[in-house]
Amino acid sequence: MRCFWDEAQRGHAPVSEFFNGALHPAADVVERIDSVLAAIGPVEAPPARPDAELIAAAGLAHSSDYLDLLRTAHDEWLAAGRSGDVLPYAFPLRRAPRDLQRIDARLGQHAYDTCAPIMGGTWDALLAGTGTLLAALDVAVAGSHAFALTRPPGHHAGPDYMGGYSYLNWAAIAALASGKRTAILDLDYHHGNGTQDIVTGREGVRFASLHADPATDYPYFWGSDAESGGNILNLPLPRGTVFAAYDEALARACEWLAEDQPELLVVSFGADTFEGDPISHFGIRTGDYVRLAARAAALGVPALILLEGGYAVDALGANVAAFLSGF
Ligand code: SP5
Ligand code: ZN
Repeated sequence: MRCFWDEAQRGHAPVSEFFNGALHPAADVVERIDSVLAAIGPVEAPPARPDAELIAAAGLAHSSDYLDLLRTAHDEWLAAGRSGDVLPYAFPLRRAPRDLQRIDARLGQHAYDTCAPIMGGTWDALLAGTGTLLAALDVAVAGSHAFALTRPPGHHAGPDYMGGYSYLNWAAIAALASGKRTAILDLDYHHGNGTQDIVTGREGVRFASLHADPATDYPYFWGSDAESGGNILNLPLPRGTVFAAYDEALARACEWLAEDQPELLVVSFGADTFEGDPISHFGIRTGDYVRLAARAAALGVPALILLEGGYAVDALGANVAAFLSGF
């Protein structure tokens, strides 16, 4: 399978995230990528594209004021006399007033948590990630499976918000840029709230997600079965879920996705369902990923596979390689 990655994506290298009342070392570390690169064999650099083309693609899924904030936040942060990574801390519960000026207000307006820091290299890494995504999408649209080593992750980023280590929603951008009837299958441990918010009600896109029950797990405010309907299918699973129950839910998801006769499958693959993941609570084993992938591949359409979470860094490469091998 052709795999794409741009070294410029390394420019996004968060130090910390804030939860449970304290700063913690970031879980989405650059070393995740080294683990994957060591396990999957050769990767191709995407062809160069003008920034305007990359931004236009991102604009299919995201508002322009949100993209402007991602582009300028770090400069504004420095101009405000700050150091360290950009992090919001105050959030509007209701619709934010117009014309917010202060960087902290604009950050809160476009974020829902304190787990998506921005640094000097973030914007360029996001543009590079968009190029990586589009290169792999071209391969999938032409009829072959492809893997885009998307990092940072994307599935928590919504139309105009970041959160959960995510800034640009790779799966939604791919679906909307593809020109194909698209099935999005989200296999990250966490619900793909951003993807759901972007594609709800969109003609020609279905979104199915298997994830930890939001009653116990992040992102808490999205992902219940009550949100299923129309082009959305949520299959929340209890902590402790292992292969058999997970595979059964996957079969349901694939059956539902197939009903719409998709021409393209986009997989938001998170290996944080792995039994050894440090922040998650499912029991999927490395070898299980081969069988799960084979079930998704049985949809019989070209697949674009994207990387979301997966924080057991040493095992991440083997888990990704196992999943890819199932296609
Ligand atoms: C892409 C992705 O997988 N994003 C996940 C973001 C999850 N952030 C959660 C932060 C709170 C985690 N609580 C961990 C408790 C560890 N004992
Ligand atoms: Zn996750």
